[in-house]
This record gives sequence, structure tokens and C-alpha cells, in this order.
Amino acid sequence: MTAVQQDRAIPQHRSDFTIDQGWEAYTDAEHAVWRTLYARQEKLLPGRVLPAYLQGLRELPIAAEGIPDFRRLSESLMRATGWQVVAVPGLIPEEAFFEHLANRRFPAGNFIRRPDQLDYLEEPDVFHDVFGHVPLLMDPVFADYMEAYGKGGLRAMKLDVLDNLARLYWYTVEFGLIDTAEGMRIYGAGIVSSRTETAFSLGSNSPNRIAFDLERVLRSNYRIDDFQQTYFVIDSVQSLLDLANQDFAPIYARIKAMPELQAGEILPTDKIITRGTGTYHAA
Ligand code: HBI
Ligand code: FE
Repeated sequence: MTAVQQDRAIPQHRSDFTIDQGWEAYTDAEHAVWRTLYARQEKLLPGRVLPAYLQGLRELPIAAEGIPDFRRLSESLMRATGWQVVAVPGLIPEEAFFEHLANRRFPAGNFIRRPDQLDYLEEPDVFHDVFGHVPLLMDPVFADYMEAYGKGGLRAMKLDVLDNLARLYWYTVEFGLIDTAEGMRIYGAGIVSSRTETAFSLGSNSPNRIAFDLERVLRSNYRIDDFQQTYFVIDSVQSLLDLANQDFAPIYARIKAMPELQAGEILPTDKIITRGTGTYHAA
């Protein structure tokens, strides 16, 4: 079979929503989609992405040639930071997702987007999950942050404040920017795995770039159907981990009484790095 599957059958999953990756079953056409995406990002990322990301990418068996084998990825990750990559059929329920992260397992979609979806798809596929997320799991501090997020997710579910916590993931793990000695860099997987947003997030004068503030972020709605109107900029992964290693319960209690903030809204208390023109919309 050479064609990319058009209608993906959802495989039977285990009780923790994992499946076998089925690496041997990928077609040439599917590996070719990976090669195309990889080649595009490989050209763009140097000088734009956090150096720790590129180091992780180099040290892992993630290569230009084709979709990586999760067994080999997990062996390398386990040795470096104690993480594993497990295959899932797509989005999984929140509790199962958090349970995996809390136990240092990263759930990655095993399927790859079709050739007509190179720039946009709704569900996280193997390129987004593995190319976007996995390299930073080689960084010991980022690896601890992801575990802390999983544990925080399980607590947030009990408090019924998942909408708040999910914004932290969105504005850091998916769409985070970081200030480095060499300049502003991307580290969020939603940016790293997207050709268009890699250029937009750093280069466009349209979005706001605001210094990261935990309480502010937990209150900030986001858009899932367009480029971000605001990016939040951390000053180090360590400072992010230090924040995540606390119980957010008092913060949730405090912000409950405060209004939610709209995507793109600016507060007088914001430490603005660049104020956007807000003129660009992809969608
Ligand atoms: N499942 N496979 C997968 N990947 C995700 O990123 C994911 C998920 N389920 C839930 C979820 N994300 C979010 O709801 C949480 O980050 C809040
Ligand atoms: Fe993601």
C-alpha cells in the first residue's frame, strides 16, 4: 500500500488509552509526509528555537528520513530523563492524559496528517507530538515541568478548574516564547511544529508579546482557530518549573472572583515586550 490512509480506523485501545504504535505498518507515503515536514522545520528552526530543543532533537533518534519508532525514542529518553513515549489514537480524555504526564509518559498520536493537511490539522499527530514536544523532554528541567503539569492537572480536575490550568499548557508547552541571552526564541510545540507560526510568532508585528505571569495566564482565554494574538514570554525554564511546583489552589481561589481575559486583551499591569498591531488574521 502506498497511499496515505484517508479514513483512519480508530484502533482498540487499552484502558489507559494507549495503543501499539505499529511502526512497521507506516507506508512510504506516510514517511514522505514526515520528511516534508521535517525538512521545512529543519531549515527554519536554528536561530529561532530554544537551543535545548535542538540539542534534544540531535540526541534522540528523531531524523529527517521518516516517522520515529517510539520504542527507540523511549530507550533514549528513559536513559536521559526517565521519560517514555506511548502511542495514542488521538486526543484522549483529560484524566488519562494527566495520569500519563504525571508518570513521565508522553502520549503521542501514532498517525500522521495527510499531504493536504501540512499546515493545519485539528488533532495532534505524530509530527506535532514527536517533533514538537519530545525533544524538550531531554531537558531535565523541562522534563520535570511536564510531570508537574500532569500532577497539577489531576489536582485541577478535583477542583473543577481545568479551564484555568489548561491555559498554562497552552501558553507554555504549546505556544510559549522564551527570552534568552541570544534573543527571543520559541519553545512551544504548537509553534515548533508549524512552519507558518514559527515565522509569525517571532517575526510578525501583529501579536502581543507579554512577560509571563502565572495568575494572568490562568485567566487568559485563547484561540484555537488562528495564530495567537498574545504570546507569553518566560525568562527561563527553571522559573517555569519553580512556579509549577506549588499547589495552585490559593491562586484558583483568588482568580475565581476576577473576570476572565479575552485573547489579545491587554491589562495596565502587563509587562509588554512588544505591543501588537492586531492586524493579522490567518483564518
Ligand atoms: N490528548 N493526545 C492528547 N494530547 C493532548 O495534548 C491532550 C489530550 N487530551 C487532553 C488535553 N490535551 C488537554 O485537555 C489538556 O492539556 C488540558
Ligand atoms: Fe501539543
